[in-house]
Amino acid sequence: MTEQSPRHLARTDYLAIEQSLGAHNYKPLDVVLSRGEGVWVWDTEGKRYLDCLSAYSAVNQGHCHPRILEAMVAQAKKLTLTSRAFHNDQLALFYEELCALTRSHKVLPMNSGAEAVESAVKTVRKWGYEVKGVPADQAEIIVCADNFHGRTIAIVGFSTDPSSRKGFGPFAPGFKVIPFGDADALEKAITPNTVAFLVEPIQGEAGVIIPPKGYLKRVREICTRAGIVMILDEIQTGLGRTGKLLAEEHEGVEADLTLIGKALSGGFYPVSAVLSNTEVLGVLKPGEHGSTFGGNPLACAVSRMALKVLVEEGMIDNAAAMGQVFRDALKALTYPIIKEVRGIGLMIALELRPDAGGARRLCEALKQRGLLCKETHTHTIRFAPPLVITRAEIDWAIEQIDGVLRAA
Ligand code: IF1
Repeated sequence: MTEQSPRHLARTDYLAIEQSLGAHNYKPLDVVLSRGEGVWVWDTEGKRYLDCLSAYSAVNQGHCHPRILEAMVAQAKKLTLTSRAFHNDQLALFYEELCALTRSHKVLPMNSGAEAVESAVKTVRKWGYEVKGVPADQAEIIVCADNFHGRTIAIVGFSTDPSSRKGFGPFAPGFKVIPFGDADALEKAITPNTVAFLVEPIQGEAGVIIPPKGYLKRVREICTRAGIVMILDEIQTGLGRTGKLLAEEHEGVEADLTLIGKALSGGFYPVSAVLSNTEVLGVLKPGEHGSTFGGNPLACAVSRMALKVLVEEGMIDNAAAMGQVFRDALKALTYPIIKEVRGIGLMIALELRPDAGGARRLCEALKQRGLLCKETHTHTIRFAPPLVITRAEIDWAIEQIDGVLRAA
């Protein structure tokens, strides 16, 4: 076995090298992690932390899940990448299992979440011209204020967050922004050139914003009536995070295009997909879209097992049950600095009052006590542990949160 040469640096050295050699597009907590197992991660000094971020919901199945690891190693020894110039013996199985699980008709495999979003944007535009009959280059896509769909130029071009878009223009035209959770606004914004409505079922980056009950149902009706494609970005909400396989199930609706990523690989590998229910994906012809790594056999094998363990090991139901436990326990903490506790499944936010001094310092304090989480915007702490978390682990997390809030 050839191993990576063992180099162990002091924590401060890792930080200093990153500081000097890396682009400064993140501001991480100053913990350097080197190992993970289930809901736990360890830093280079051997200190253990309960991970309440799950790599932004990519490790829903828990860190280094043994069955996914085994599938990955086995496949890595056989075949990793063929390109789509040739077939591979994992892609068809990935399609079949993913379609059966999500009741989809077609799949477009990609890598990152942003690529899935870009792919959907391209596809619905083409669908608009070829099927709906929109005049060339006039297609409009409606999106929501405070959205988060990724970091590419087209995507940040329709973001409303100044830090995501400022300084990155010029942007692609063809997007119209409406308020989130407002079905009437959608109805009013649709024109004959509208091809699609793109929305997160629950806004993640915006701070776990849950739309009014019945919103997605009305969106579904409006999209059907207007003949436009309903695109749900389930990259963060999908694959068990909210206590259902897909968040759309909470309202009993089915999107025309569903975007998934993150936990599609259990955090082992970047795997994303566009799922299609109306054959919108049928408009793509050879040569019109693709990716060197999309649909590669390693990604497919990893993803097949990531889906299998999610279902077989009861993680989705556990997310529903433990999410309730976690939220109830947070709601029982009645400190004046808490403005609101909200969430669904294990996608949970604790919003502080604006005068509470910000969420960042509480995340730092929680890190000291062995719990990792991340603020979103200034006043909100997000809790999103792996879906395998137990009641005892939640009890322990609540003790730490209670301690930090009491001291604050
Ligand atoms: C970062 C948040 C989570 C997403 C939705 C597409 C993508 C994402 C709904 C793009 C990505 C990430 C990326 C991460 C921070 C993060 C995030 F804080 F922004 F909201 F998850 F909580 N659609 N979300 O949430 O997927 O291209 O990154 O694979 O560091 O930017 P990607």
